[in-house]
Amino acid sequence: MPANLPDRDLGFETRAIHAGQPPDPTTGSVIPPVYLTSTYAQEQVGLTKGFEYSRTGNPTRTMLEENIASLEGGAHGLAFASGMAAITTLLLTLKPSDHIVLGDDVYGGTYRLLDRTLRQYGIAFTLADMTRPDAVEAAITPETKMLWAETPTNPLMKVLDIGMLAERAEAHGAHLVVDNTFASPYIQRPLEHGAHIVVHSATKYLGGHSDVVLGLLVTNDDAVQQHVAFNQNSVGAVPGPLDCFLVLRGIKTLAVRMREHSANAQQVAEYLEAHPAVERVYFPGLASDPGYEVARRQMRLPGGMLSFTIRGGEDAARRFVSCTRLFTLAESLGGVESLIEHPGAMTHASLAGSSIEIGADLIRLSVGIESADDLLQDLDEAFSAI
Ligand code: P1T
Repeated sequence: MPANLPDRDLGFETRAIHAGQPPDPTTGSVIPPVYLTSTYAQEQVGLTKGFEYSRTGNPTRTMLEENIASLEGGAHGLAFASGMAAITTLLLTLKPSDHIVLGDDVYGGTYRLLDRTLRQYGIAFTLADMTRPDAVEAAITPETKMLWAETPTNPLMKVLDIGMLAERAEAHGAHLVVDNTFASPYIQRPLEHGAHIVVHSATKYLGGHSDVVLGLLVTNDDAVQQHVAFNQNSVGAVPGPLDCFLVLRGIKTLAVRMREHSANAQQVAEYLEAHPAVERVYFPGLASDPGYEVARRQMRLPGGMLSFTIRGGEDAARRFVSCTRLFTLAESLGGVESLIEHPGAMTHASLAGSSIEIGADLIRLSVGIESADDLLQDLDEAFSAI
């Protein structure tokens, strides 16, 4: 925290705006400069002001790393070129024959990384329904080093009990990693519930405006921090300073955006639940959702993501996603604008042939912060058009 800020616990909204980014001491610039440099002058060999080369460290990146650590309530933050770069760099701390227990519903890219890229280096994984303690226990082996939990999951919005998973991980000497992309730290702080490591695709809610790709990691564990920071420099999948600046700017409005995303998504979910053409809605803010109770314990709000199945199967789903006009048909999520997509054919296509089943009648919405009435009308018109 900058030295001129009050020396007391500051609220989330305050830290989102100030943590890690004091006004520039040289000029007074309220927004710190973006350090567009690849290298740093040394007075003598090795005598630096803390930076040598921008793969290893850059002041704009450091500001973002300190900011996300503060928001997640962790000691250390690290930034990467994408969410997948954060995940890959973390997984490269594992060794051949190490094993991961992975949720049976995760972002297709995370599954693909383990299934197609890391498997050939001897890193093994087992899929499990991580809402069920018995299923998690059954999947753990003596080689298990990580439990990997996305919550809510992408795209089926399952809510995993972070405290329960942290206990299981501790009991087996493993780390619990939580992918907190869907919730964001405004809604959920996994370290407070016992998770050891948090990862983010900051491309989503943290950036918030669909204009940057970036990944983040936070931990309280010094050994994990040292190993991942070593890999960060060694592997080199780091973000540029402009991208770090865009995420720092996005984070300043994270709290207000998440409140609007959640309120709009709640209205959309209730509308869909009552619609005769909808079979099932997956959204932890609905009392009918199996994740509702756990969500109330560990999430401040239900968030802006939801999925639903449509009557009429794949044909109806494919037609519907082409009929909306405010919900843009596109991959990704978490921006201020609403998006719609067909996970089976788009974000989760790499799961085809795996035991993870994403139905072809499933549609995913990233509910933006446009006027809720306009969003409901857009969906209404699409139902009439298909
Ligand atoms: O796209 P990237 O910044 O590399 O982040 C990967 C990633 C990691 N974790 C979760 C939960 C994610 O949803 C993603 C990216 N997801 C999409 C692009 C998507 O549309 O679901």
